[in-house]
Amino acid sequence: MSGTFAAERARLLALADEALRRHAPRAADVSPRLDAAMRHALDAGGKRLRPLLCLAAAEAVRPGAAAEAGRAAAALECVHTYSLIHDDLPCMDDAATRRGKPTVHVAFDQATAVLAGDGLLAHAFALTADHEPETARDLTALLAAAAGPSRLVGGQMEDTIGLAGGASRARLDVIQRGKTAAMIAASLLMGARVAGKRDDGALAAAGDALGRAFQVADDLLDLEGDAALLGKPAGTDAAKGKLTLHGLEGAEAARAELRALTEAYVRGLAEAGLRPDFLAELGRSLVDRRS
Ligand code: GRG
Repeated sequence: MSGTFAAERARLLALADEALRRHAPRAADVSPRLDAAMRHALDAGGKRLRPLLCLAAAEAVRPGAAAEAGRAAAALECVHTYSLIHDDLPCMDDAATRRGKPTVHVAFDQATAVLAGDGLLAHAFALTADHEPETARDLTALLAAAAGPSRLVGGQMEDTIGLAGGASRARLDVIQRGKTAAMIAASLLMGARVAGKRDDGALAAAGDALGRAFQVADDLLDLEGDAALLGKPAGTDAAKGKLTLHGLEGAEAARAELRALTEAYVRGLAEAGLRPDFLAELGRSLVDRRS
């Protein structure tokens, strides 16, 4: 990791944390138990990947614009955190730990976990709506499309059906694009939009490549990773009948696709006209991660 990259990453991470502190639901307005459950999830030490991508994309369009992207960054983390809370429920992935801590339904109860997710999801759209009208419309539409039934929720549906729905590359693409890549692409698109750039498709394609690479890396970590570093058990995908690229085509092919998708992402940034230096290194660091 270069010193310049590390310093910029730390600067944007501090901005992301500050944005979340400032734009999370206000404790004074919320039932104390609900507030505690939402905070348990938000403060559990996630990587803040989506806020980082959003802020970095704003900077890559117009230096200084990250300062204007706090609400968009916080909205993305709220939707992501809602999806993790619901994904961990016994009726979905049934996970007892997340980010190294008890999941929300374990620390509280299932009803509270459902409501904490619902609260964060709705709050995210209050944040995107809180911009001047054209930006508000575009940010809300981008986030709704990524979080909605044709992407995040639809991908999760197919993931939940898993191998029982058939093992094909087409189904795997729906799952990867929906449950993972859509929110990652939206992070780049929303950051760029705050900085004044509407996408012509190139940035969406770059985000899609990064998101799919992230999912392949995540699946490989589940296969080969260290549970202590992951903060959750490893090896659960196969036991749960999940459809993965390494399961379909083998780990070697998955690693080759990971490299190809990462390079497609980096090329796509340049095609979209974003300064690629920091965003490219951030993408590479995400797909090379150990946790
Ligand atoms: C419940 C609608 C709904 C969707 C759930 C998030 C999700 C969809 C499923 C989680 C399963 C999973 C492991 C997906 C792989 C990609 C992914 C979203 C990983 C978690 O994101 P990270 O690594 O998590 O950015 P942190 O905790 O660092 O924020």
